[in-house]
Amino acid sequence: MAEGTQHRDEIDPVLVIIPTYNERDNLPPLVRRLHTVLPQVHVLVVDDGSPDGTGEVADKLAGEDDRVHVLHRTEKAGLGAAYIAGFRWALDHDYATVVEMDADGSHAPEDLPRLLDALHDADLVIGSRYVPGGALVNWPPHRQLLSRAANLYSRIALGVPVADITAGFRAYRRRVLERLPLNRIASQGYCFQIDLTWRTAQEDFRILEVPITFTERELGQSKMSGAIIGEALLKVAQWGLKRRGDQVRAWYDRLRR
Ligand SMILES: Nc1nc2c(ncn2[C@@H]2O[C@H](COP(=O)(O)OP(=O)(O)OP(=O)(O)O)[C@@H](O)[C@H]2O)c(=O)[nH]1
Ligand SMILES: [Mg+2]
Repeated sequence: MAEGTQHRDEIDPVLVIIPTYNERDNLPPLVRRLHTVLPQVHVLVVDDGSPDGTGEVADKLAGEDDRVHVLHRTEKAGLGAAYIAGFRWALDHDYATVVEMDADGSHAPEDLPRLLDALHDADLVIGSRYVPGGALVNWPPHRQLLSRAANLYSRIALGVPVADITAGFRAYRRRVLERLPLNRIASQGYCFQIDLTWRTAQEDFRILEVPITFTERELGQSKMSGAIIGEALLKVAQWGLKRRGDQVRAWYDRLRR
């Protein structure tokens, strides 16, 4: 077997989870683009009862294409809960790799092959805006500032050496999701991405970042809110304090010995 093919096998089959809330115009072109680049991947749309009918649009896509699956949830419960439900579904269905991707076109399917290639040498690959080669297109300055600040704050509090810890375009090996306590992860907004990165790093899994071009959504509305920012500020502070507390306890134990 050629080296490349052998490598491919261990990360296949791949499931791309796309959480949606009011993304009816964005979803079909995104799935089409994805399958143009990577015809073999499966898609799981996790829709939280979108009032704009995204769930029905997803059902139609699934009816026309065996590679598309849909998980319907009854109410908007946040990005984190949608992903946890998607991860459980993926683990029930024998996928070797699970990808997170936004529905709004911010994450380019054309970047996904490079994420998957990097997964051969990692357990988690993060599509990063903040490593050399990464780029931001049409992101307003206040969003860039918020994102940079969130990354700096998280890095200082948690000590995780990741440049884009809030990034939502990522590929996980199955074994990571099997190890993480999915029933105990309660983070909802982009704090969810920080939470998973921090837990993955603590378990000593290998994390790699590859540069991506992130493009601001053109259609539909952002779900970013003050509550989402507040959740991240508070939780990261709690985890950071716990981490410092654990360090102090370890030093103290060492001194007493
Ligand atoms: N199922 C589900 N999906 C959600 C929920 N909130 C957001 N999403 C989806 O998660 C993805 C990211 O949400 P966005 O609104 O783009 O949030 P964002 O990328 O942080 O913000 P922008 O940069 O302003 O777009 C999109 O595909 C949304 O449709 C939710 O409560 N449930
Ligand atoms: Mg977005």
